[in-house]
Amino acid sequence: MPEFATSQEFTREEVGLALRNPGMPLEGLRYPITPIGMHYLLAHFDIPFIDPATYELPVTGRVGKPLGLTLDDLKARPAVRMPAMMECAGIGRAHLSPRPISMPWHNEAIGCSEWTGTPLRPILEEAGLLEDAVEILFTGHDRGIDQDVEQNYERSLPLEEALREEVILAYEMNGQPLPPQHGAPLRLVVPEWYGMASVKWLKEIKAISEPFEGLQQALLYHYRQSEEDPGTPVTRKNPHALMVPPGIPDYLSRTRHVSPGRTLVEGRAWSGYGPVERVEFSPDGGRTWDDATLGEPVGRYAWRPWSYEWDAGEPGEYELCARATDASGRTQPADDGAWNQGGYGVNVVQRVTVVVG
Ligand SMILES: Nc1nc2c(c(=O)[nH]1)N[C@H]1C(S)=C(S)[C@@H](COP(=O)(O)O)O[C@H]1N2
Ligand SMILES: [Mo]
Repeated sequence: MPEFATSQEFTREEVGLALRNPGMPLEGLRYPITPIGMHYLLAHFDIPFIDPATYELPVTGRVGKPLGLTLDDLKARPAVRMPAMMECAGIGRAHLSPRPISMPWHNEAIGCSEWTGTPLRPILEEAGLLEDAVEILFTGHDRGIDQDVEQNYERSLPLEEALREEVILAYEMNGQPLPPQHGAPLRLVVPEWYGMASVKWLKEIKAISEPFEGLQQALLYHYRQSEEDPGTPVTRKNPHALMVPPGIPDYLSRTRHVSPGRTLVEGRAWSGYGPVERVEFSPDGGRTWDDATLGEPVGRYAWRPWSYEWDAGEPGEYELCARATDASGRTQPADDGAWNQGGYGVNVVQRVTVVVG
């Protein structure tokens, strides 16, 4: 179970994790597809070294015909090129109080890539799922210790999720071979779910007849209010809008300085519960809201652009906010209503302090 910090200062371990796992600078929100080196990164353990020439992926467990797929086999299968947004479930954790000691994300645990790969479903059909298969388990090559348990990073998906046609095994990112840090040579991409489901460095795919009880599945990635709370599993992304911080920053505090007059505020918004249907902008810390203009996303699972022409009138300090609402009616909370033990799925509205004049 997590330890907590109530201070604004980060521990040496948190800083260490943040240095290993960089986020996307929010000015990267200007790109519909995030340039590879700008995409956020999250690796729990070490980045494994895997030789693509000898790589083979077993598809095993409760199947009629186990498979062993090389990278060439996978590339010879039908290919799809799919833009999809990735977001770490730990986003916003650093803003909580008390704060679970873990990867201390602010708002930058995001990126949107164009993934090339082959759909998982036909592979599972070829292997022939047996009647008692209930979940598909995805195991990564990376190994380490968490909560005193030695493990490979592994997560399962219920059958109906694993069989969604947009769940793919990806070997390219933005038209280039998958980089080592993003899961080379092969990773799972599960659109609409938080990033933990998109297992990198795939070692094995296994059909199982009992729900998977591994640590990353049953203990971590749950919304819990206390240690005793059984909680609910973290699955789809909550609606979220972020803005490119306007104006110019102060080096250390990142306070923004904006000239008086009109300023175009732009950003992107997404949700794992259906398309974003509305983005609102507030110049006064969320007291008043006005509708932003929405653009079209580059794909169904990509983020949606929005913009707002803000008249930065009188000199002074302003707190700019943006808020997304999706087709399911879900929207973003204004405060720490999102607190939970693991610090998952936090989507409180972004607040950007700007000084005009
Ligand atoms: N094998 C493996 N897969 C993994 C992880 C990991 O540590 N090991 N981290 C997960 C988490 S928590 C996230 S948010 C995404 C991050 O993907 P990215 O680093 O390509 O942005 O990968 C997921 N897949
Ligand atoms: Mo994550």
